[in-house]
Amino acid sequence: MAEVEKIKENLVYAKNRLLTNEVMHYCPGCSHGTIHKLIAEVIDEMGMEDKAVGISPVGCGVLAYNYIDCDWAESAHGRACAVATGIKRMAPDKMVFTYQGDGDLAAIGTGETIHACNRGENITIIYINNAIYGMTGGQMSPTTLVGQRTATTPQGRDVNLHGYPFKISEMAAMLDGTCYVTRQAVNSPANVRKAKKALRKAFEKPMKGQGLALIEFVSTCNSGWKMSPVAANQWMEENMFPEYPLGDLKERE
Ligand SMILES: Cc1ncc(C[n+]2csc(CCOP(=O)(O)OP(=O)(O)O)c2C)c(N)n1
Ligand SMILES: [Mg+2]
Repeated sequence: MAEVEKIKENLVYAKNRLLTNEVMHYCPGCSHGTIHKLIAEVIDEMGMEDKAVGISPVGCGVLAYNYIDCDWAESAHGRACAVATGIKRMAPDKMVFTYQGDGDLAAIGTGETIHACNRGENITIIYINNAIYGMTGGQMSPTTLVGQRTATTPQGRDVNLHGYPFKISEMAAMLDGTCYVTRQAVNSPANVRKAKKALRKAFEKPMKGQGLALIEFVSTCNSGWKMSPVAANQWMEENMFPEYPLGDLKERE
């Protein structure tokens, strides 16, 4: 009997203990929740609960500190990499990571992001690219696809007016300060597993002093895109993945 109980115990899928009991405010189908789960699991499995310091953004991820039980600091819109730099330099034994959307990281915070990458700060950037300003009602962001309809591009993004989708991970990979740049998604169980391995590497490498690691999650925003969760996942696979292909862009010691 005890044997059976033991087997059962191992089969039960449990919520990670670093995820709090707060009810998440994310819309059903949003990628943020799954990514939070992975962050909690990886920090726990690494035994870094007391060393992890998150920098939360302005955007839908603003309340991340309510959901993952580690230390956090809240930064002004776009400034997470600057705040992370300060904390990491003052406390180099901490595992410092930012959690930022495309509006936060690739629009208002482009300067902070690129220069943190170029300086090779030993931090981890977790970048949630849902191609839209989700929190403020679905306006165009720099990563919005050409032709994509948003609140501020009702006719679709037009390159003559708005330029091209901004590929900040490709830029980051070119810079000498980055040790690992990867693009992942959580649209399927197989991709969730791959993303978790990549996330662990993105946490580990800066802790070895190898430089900055950036992990981009190509993500859905079904409310902002005005689609059902299922349709949003499919739209992401068909439209976002060709523009933002998944996989490692760079890895060095
Ligand atoms: C200095 C400043 N400018 C603008 C805003 C308004 N604002 C809040 S969230 C946001 C965009 C968030 O989009 P993103 O970073 O992509 O996150 P998402 O909500 O999509 O996850 C903007 C423009 C602000 N809060 N502060
Ligand atoms: Mg966004």
